[in-house]
Amino acid sequence: MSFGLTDEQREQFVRDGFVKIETAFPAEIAQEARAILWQETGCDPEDRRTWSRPVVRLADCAQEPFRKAANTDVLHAGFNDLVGENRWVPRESLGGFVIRFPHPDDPGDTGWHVDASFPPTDAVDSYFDWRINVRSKWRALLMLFLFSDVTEEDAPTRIRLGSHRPVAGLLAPAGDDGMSMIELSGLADHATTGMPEALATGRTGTVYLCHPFLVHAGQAHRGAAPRFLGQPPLYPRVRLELEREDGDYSLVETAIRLGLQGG
Ligand SMILES: O=C(O)CCC(=O)C(=O)O
Repeated sequence: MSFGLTDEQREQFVRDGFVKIETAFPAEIAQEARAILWQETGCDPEDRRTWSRPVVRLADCAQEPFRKAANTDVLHAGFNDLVGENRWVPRESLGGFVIRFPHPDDPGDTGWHVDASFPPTDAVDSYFDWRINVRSKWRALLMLFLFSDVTEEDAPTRIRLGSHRPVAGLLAPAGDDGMSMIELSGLADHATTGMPEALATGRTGTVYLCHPFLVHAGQAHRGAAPRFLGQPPLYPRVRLELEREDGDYSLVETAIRLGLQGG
């Protein structure tokens, strides 16, 4: 059985900056994972009075259901298609979670941004100081794992279609040092305002495999049931290259090159 992406999905990734993979991991695994996540939030799924904040962020989740969700055949095939065989590291965990609850308060974390990849060499005050460079050091993909059903009402992540390409152009002059997440996100938001948007909706078990430079944003929850989103990076095993003598570019690299050419 073949699990790879279709030609259309491959083209979509380069053009729009993401592909949506439905049934990327089983709903039963998501259910086991949600039971763990509920416990860690300290909230009660049956008692809305305990849903006292609009957003709860959890640090790296490494229990068995999370490791299984990140390592299905269909996802590994997608990683091979987008990043290249032997060019990525299997995940041992699912990274941090962003859990959004229906709540009247503004969550205060819904700005357009690009996710950071590597820490600065000097002291780090916060995640906002982490950096991103044009070769996407330490990050081969941004991934959005839906651990609950997400409709338009359930705070789907907003995505600016094609925004990864202009971001490559913004990063190029900064060379290997790159830019801090906060600096790049401000520039990227400005440069991509008005681009068409997509919403990362889908059934439980859907995964969006996104280009690391994709400009995206959270939003307030307007639905009924909390939204559980895992948002791990895929780490590269080898450095991404933007000049290859043999022309064996991955689709992540191809999209960056296109952006650098103004495409
Ligand atoms: O909650 C979301 O939909 C996205 C959150 C996000 O992009 C982030 O925390 O970096």
